[in-house]
Amino acid sequence: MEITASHPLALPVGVTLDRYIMHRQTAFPYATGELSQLLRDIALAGKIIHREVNRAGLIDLTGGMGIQNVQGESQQKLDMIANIRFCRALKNGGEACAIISEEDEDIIFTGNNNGKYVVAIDPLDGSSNIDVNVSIGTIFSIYRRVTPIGSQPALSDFLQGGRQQVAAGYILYGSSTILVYTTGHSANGFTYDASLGEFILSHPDIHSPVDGQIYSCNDGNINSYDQGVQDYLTSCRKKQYTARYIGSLVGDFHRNLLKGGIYLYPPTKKNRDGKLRLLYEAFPLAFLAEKAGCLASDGQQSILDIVPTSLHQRTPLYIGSPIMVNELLSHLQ
Ligand code: P6P
Repeated sequence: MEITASHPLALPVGVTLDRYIMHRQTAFPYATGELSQLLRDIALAGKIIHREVNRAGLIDLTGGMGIQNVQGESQQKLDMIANIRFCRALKNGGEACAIISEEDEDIIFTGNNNGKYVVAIDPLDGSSNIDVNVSIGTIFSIYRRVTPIGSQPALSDFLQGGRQQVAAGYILYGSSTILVYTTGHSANGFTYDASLGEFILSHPDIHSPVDGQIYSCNDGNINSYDQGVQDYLTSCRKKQYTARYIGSLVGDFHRNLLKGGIYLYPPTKKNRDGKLRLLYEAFPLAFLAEKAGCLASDGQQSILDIVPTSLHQRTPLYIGSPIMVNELLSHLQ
């Protein structure tokens, strides 16, 4: 049997994340490699979390810690492990001078005061799904610091506008583990091949459908949604759209990004400002969504135009196909 280049065993592996990052870096002659290294550090932590998530049931990593995080939400064992792993990867990588995390009240100083970047992260969003094997995800946002290099980072490094992000993305631990991120130009997806220990380019230059027929929201809250939101959801039902909501933002967002759809977390009686966090959930997903042709709004303005005032502030979030988001906004006027 002749082994040709097209033989299954001879097919190219594909473009690894490392090769892609290096290729992109050469497109920017002034790039000095720190952001590239930071992205590699995040990918490394993602590989480690992939391993922990996929053996959680085997080494008793499921379930709660019996404590609550700064959000008042029960902290899961994997939440804590993911937080430690990402913070350690970023500290050891040396490129991030400070981190904020959903799991920590205050700024985490890495000691790398010469680092150019700060990172806002939700280490493991949707972690209440861990025990029931539903997809969960990491969400990250990267800014260039505004304080002088060499000085102690400050709150101002994190309270920048959403359009100041230099990179943002997520890692979805689902039927496969996929890293999707942007550095401000296109949105690209890399699927993890655990046998190689490599993220391989699988979704180059993602362009999300301009319209869709999937809507994602917690129907159980519908009576506490504003009338405009209720009217929009009624219109979705009349058009016999598909309701898909898995209680894991990254999973719902990723499906809607690829297939077209809208995710809604409106204000509720319990969360008058919405439930989701601006700096490490809404901002990064909105930044990436816009690079893939989607829209993200808080109901009044683009998510990316919100001026942050505190590290853990919440926001309503409507994000997805532009035609669907604009249709929703027309009901809110
Ligand atoms: P609810 C998970 O806690 C999360 O932050 C998102 O991942 C998810 O979409 C949402 O909250 C689920 O919230 O109130 O519908 O259970």
